[in-house]
Amino acid sequence: MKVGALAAGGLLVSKQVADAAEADAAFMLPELDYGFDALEPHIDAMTMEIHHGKHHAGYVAKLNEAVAANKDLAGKTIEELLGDLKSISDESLMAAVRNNGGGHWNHAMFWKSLAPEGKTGKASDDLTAAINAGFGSMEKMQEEFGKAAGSRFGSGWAWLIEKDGKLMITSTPNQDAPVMKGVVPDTDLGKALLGLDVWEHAYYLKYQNKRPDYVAAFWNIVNWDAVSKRLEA
Ligand code: MN3
Repeated sequence: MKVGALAAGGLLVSKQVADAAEADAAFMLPELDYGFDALEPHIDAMTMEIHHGKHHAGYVAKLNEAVAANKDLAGKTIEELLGDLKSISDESLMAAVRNNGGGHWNHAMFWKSLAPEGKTGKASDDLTAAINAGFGSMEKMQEEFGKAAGSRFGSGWAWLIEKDGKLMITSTPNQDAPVMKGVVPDTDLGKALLGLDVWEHAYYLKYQNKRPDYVAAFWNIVNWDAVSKRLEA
């Protein structure tokens, strides 16, 4: 190929290929509802840009690769895929869907759980009542959530969940998601109301090893309107 053709036509062709690939892809990286710098100073803009544009985008791309490799997985929603991991008999394919599908679901939920300080809304009366019933107070709930986030060894997530009408705190390793069924631990975690990413990529640029400081800052940017709506849903 001539250099000129590559420079002139090559860029256009590769953009068309990229657009076509995106249009065919089963899953897309969701846009954020706020700017990368909107959560400052609690989560810095560079962390947000890399976290969304590289980490989450990477999970989406690898999930799409995994789904494209097996026609049995085609056309399923992310919840259907994660809710039926046992049906994927190929171990490496199951692992790819578990890790990247979980990564996609968890991050999509995480971005919606955050809002700029001052625009976080507030916990509904029902949510407040459920938190008080489950933990005694909002402060006690945050304390317990912080313990789960701090004691999750290595990478994972801390969760506020609702199960059988009760609120509970739990955590998951790696990218395991509350919507997963049939993986180890083979438990039904219930409905996720709020999740916090405690992978180092979520906080290391600003907080380094100080995960508790990141968890404390998180409470300034929790989208309580979104959490309240999840309880109602
Ligand atoms: Mn992450």
